[in-house]
Amino acid sequence: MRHTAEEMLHEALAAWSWPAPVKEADRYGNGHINDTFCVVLENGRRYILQRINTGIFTDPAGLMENICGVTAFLRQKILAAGGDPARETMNVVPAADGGSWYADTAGGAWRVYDFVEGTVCLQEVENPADFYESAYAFGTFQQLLADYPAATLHEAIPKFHDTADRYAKFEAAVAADKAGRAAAVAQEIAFVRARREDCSRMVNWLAEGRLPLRVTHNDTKLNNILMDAATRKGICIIDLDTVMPGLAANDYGDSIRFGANDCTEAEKDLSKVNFSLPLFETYTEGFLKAAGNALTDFEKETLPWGARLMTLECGIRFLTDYLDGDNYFRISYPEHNLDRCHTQFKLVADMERDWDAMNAIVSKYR
Ligand code: ADP
Ligand code: GN1
Ligand code: MG
Repeated sequence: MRHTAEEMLHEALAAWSWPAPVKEADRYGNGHINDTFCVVLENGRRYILQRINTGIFTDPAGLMENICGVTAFLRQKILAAGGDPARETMNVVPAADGGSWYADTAGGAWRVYDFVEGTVCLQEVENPADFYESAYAFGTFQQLLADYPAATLHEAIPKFHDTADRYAKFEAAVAADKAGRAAAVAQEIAFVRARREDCSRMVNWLAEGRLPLRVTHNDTKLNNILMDAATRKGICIIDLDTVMPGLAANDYGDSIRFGANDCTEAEKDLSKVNFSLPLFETYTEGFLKAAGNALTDFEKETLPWGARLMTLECGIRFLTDYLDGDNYFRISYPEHNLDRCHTQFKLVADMERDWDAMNAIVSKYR
């Protein structure tokens, strides 16, 4: 996109009828995809204003239809359960023209959410209880959406968690070598190639009808959930851009990838990157407690593969983007995607080492 989000920010702000004058709008959060701003009004009220990454989400209208549909559906369920939908789901604030998003004059797409106050968004697991709560919340999210009319959902990113397709795109990036980096990452390329067969495992089970498609979130990392600042309960699942039909094990697995370790995603010191079986057990217990009765026996049995493959797939995606010249994930320095790739591959190797123990833990809570 030629214009930066900052250049278009004023135009976007003018597209909403704010209940009080805007005091400030600053960059916010740690997402890798969208441009996120926190809008503060003179009366202190806050909102999240986002420019959707239309390089990635090419159909913003379809995307916003998904999000409005899912949040309206969740709102009904939360109300029926006696909950508070203002805090327990996202609320889209319509633009002044009544639309759910605004198309700026440079081709950008913007949307506004109410800011969910009194919450924290964690970048790393601070204590096991938080991780348990996040597991319970993501499991509950899947339960709540179990009867969502999946056929009405637009596929926001086709083949998003088709790991075999991710492998094919990786090989294409190696062959093209657009950024001239392939020779320097021969070891990383070999790591992926040695696991080529693994990449097809879950998609084959899906194709064979052994695993069902469900309505899933598809991006269940810890910083896509808001926890109540006082009780530390996981209350609001955010970043609904990728809600699509998918595999339950992938939602479980992406959370494990991000949270069942003691490092951040771009930790440079790999001696600090260690897969944690205790945190794996904590998440497994919480997730299965919330979602377990909705899952088939085989889905439960394959949860460890969800963890291993989401971690491998994410590492492959970071490496592919590095080979491509960093066009997809937001980076802060040139080697950022490579550092991210290294943490993921270290975690994959740890999971392979701990494979029997992971399966034993899942069996314990099935
Ligand atoms: P990205 O797709 O780029 O990850 P997100 O939708 O996850 O974007 O938003 C980025 C960050 O903004 C989140 O990690 C969170 O800190 C914050 N955020 C997003 N929506 C809200 C909200 N409704 N209330 C409070 N904070 C939010
Ligand atoms: C992106 O949008 P964000 O930062 O929550 C990405 C995920 C990756 C993740 C890795 C739409 O998530 O798939 O797992 O980065 N989202 C998209 O941190 O590609
Ligand atoms: Mg996010």
